[in-house]
Amino acid sequence: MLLNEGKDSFLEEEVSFENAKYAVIPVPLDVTTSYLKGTKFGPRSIIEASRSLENYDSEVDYELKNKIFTLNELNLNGDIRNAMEIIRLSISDILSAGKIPIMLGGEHTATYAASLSFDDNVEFVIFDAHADFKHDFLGLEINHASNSRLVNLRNKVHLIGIRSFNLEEKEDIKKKSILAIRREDTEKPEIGEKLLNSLKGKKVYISVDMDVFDPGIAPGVGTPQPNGISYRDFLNFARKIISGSDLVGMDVMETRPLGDNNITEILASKIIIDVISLNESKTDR
Ligand SMILES: [Mn+2]
Repeated sequence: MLLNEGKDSFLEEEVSFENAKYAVIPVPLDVTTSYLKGTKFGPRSIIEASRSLENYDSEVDYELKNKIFTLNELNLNGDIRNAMEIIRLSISDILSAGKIPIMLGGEHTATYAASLSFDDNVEFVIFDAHADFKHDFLGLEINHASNSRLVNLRNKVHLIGIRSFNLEEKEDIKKKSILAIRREDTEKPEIGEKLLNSLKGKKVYISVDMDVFDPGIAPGVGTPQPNGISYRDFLNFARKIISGSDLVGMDVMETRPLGDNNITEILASKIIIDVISLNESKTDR
């Protein structure tokens, strides 16, 4: 595993790898992206954005300090299968060291690779505008539009905020009895309770495709979709998920930097800080 010298660390954290509880791993995967390229620059831009944010989380009332170590960016030259194997092995290394991986993407396909490093009883809560339940897409079996279907072959998935899928995907999700919270239902209070009940006591991995958010607050993504969720919606779900379950990993994927407009990477950094703060304040109190 490559360790960096700490000068490019998430949130300017200075803790050693040994003493850190979370390991940020930048995964610049950008191979099967179909619409707008550039997600490979996402991880770096999220780390840069995090360095402009406070480590005191006013949403959660928690000061995040000496918890996160930032690893060097993975080198993912080669085809998709090769890249997937490198990602799987790297996440496995983090888990063997007893750390909670926080993966920065990069295209969402990396979540499937990461899922293979976990036990099959870990459940995946996937925030995404897209159902990503497609079979072959553009002739590739492993691709970003199949991510949730591939993860679900082994680990149970729950989808939040979906609003882009075809009829075949809709049927497939129904047949597999997946809890799929559509965008139009995300603000219903009973939905959060339903999710909370289905995750109670479970080991949970949270995967966030930044396109779940409204393009107004997250325009820098590979495949934007109108009518996304708000930051407040996300926080409400995150509180519910973390309060009742055991967080074993997280990723924030599909950030595509736009240059001067960096609000997407600011939001990406902020939700990582929020999730870690929620998780830590749960164990502290
Ligand atoms: Mn998506």
